[in-house]
Amino acid sequence: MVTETHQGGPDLDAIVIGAGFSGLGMLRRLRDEMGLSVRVFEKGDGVGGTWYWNRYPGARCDSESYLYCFSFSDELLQDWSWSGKYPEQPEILSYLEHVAERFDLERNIQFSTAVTAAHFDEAHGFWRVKTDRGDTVTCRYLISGIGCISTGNVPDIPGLDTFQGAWHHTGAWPHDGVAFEGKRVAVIGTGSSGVQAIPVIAQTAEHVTVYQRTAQFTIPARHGTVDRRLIEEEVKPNYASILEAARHSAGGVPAEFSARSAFDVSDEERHEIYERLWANGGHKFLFSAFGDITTDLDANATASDFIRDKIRETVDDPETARKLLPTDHPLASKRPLIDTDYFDTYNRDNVELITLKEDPIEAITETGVRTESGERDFDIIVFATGFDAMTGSFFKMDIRGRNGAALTDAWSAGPRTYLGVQSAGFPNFFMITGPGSPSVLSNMPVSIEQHIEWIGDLIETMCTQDRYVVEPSLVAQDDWVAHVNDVASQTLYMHGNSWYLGANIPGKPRVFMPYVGGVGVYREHCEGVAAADYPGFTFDDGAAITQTAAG
Ligand code: N01
Repeated sequence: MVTETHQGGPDLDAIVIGAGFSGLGMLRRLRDEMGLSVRVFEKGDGVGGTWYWNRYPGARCDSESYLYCFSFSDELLQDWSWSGKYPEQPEILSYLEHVAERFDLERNIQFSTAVTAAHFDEAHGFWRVKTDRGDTVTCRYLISGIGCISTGNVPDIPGLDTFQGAWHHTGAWPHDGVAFEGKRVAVIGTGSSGVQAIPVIAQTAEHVTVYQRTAQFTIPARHGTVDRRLIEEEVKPNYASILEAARHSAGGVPAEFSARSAFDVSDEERHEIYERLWANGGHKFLFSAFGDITTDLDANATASDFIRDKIRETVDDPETARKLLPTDHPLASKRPLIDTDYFDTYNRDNVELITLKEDPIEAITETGVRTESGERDFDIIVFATGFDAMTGSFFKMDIRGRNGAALTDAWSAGPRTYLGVQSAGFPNFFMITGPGSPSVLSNMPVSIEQHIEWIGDLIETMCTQDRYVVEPSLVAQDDWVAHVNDVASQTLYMHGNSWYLGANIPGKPRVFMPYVGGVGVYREHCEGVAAADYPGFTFDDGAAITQTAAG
């Protein structure tokens, strides 16, 4: 346990919250490249963040494995070998554990410790951070690496506390695993987690009942073992240029975006293109066929119709197929999904689908789930019901900036940041992949590293130029929030009830939280701000602070 020991100055240069990709990378940057004193507080008893908690069956990332990694060390890039085309949760966790060990990061991480409060001490110009283990420690820079989708959403269904079986949220999965053999299982939710978990659970469970609120578009992942020849002969010798292309791309992967419209080709040709991309699998279906699938409703309808036809072809029972057809939102207006055997799973005798819009849940009982049409008994309920995304994890901590103002109040109508890295009134508090940045719309490690580098550069500038405190101006923040909303309003994202909009959490303000302008555009904007000596940010040289502290 750390106790406060400062005599006017802070205990540490920096505190980082979380030891996932963000926290590990930030620790290395601040400690090893800048020589700062740093402590990471991590709630779990190991590194990994998202990949420490999300251990549900079938969990993997849908960025291709060779792109889902740190890029700061060429030796690391060359030495590590992924086994799958898409990286699976156990392997991503092993990778992050390897990074922590290889760069000797754990000695600065305090595990099993959650930050409960962080208050900015204006007189001294530093943050006072408290944890659930009784630590009180002060730091000059406070950096959040808490992730965007870390606070699980377990819906408030009456009767859950009476259920006599076991229940689990996908984002807080038991480390010993869950045995489904011979069990009657309910899965509530069909987003990325549910679509991955349902086919795997169905392989061993006696029976699975899926409770679906919104039918989903999902595209086959065509997952398999990694193409070793591609990795050794084409990727590893060219890693630097591949990752540089990823950094300047729209979504953090070096992809060819099609410029043509879905209506530039005949119906037959369009169908052939969709068939080929469906057979190849993955997110390329969305962007390499036509440039207007994600921007024009009519073009989008051609792809949406193609997928609906695939669902009808795949699912044997016409009534189940009907229920699985997404009809209330355009393709890719919610988080795009890729899957392995998702629709085929509904052809199994042990899988049943309930659509909640036709047959809503009334209660969870001692023995199962009761919907309008009747009650079903279960041994296990799996909540694949998502997260209080982007703001939920911030609000679990009592974060207070200038004048004791709470972040919960400053963001009561939706999160407000400048560039997604800082919020006005919260000096020297930085967010890696905060709201207003492209993070969750991208291959995360690329966005995370960009923030680590940019925040690291800003702190380095402050250290070398005797600038003590930095925060964005309200004007710059208001302009950025307006820009984030403006860009989003021109996209189809506004047509789906997604967690990007906070629509999954009752009572949450309906505001589009991430920046949809693209990873490359955003990076160039951030680089421009740094090159121009940070317009939109105000700096304080700390003279008044030093006097107060000395006095
Ligand atoms: O959560 P979600 P997730 N009653 O919010 C339903 C990342 N991720 O954990 O669509 C009944 O997407 C909800 O219904 P609706 C990725 O960014 C990545 O699956 O809101 N149902 C939906 O079906 C992803 O987007 C990977 O109408 C309720 C589901 O639960 C994010 O994490 C893998 C309900 C929640 O879907 C979150 O994904 C996993 C209620 N009260 C996760 N409340 C990969 O990279 C919600 N639902 C592959």
